[in-house]
Amino acid sequence: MHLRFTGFALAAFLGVSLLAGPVAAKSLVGHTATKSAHVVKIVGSNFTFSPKTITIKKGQTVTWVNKTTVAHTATQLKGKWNTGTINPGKKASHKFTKVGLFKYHCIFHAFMHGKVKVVK
Ligand SMILES: [Cu+2]
Repeated sequence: MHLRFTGFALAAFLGVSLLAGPVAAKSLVGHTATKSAHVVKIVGSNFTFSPKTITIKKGQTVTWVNKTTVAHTATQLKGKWNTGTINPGKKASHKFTKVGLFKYHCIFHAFMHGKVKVVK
């Protein structure tokens, strides 16, 4: 009796999931398409930029959010742009007006590397 009920509940659950599936997928796509924030999180005890490479379109802005407990920066390796110090829990942004692949690092932690890929 109990097993039988569980089986029925599972079937009902799967049925609902299948019905909900396409709707959920559609709203997810819509969310991505209208997304205006491009966020790189600084995370972990080993301080990593996540995602390590972010792709945006020319004219868009990247925001770095510091989720760690120490200060960081996002500073272009060849010196054109720099977010300045981003304290723990804070964020900083940079708008990219040129197409290209921009490598950056953190001036406090030379091992921290990331890339911003700007396309047309
Ligand atoms: Cu750092």
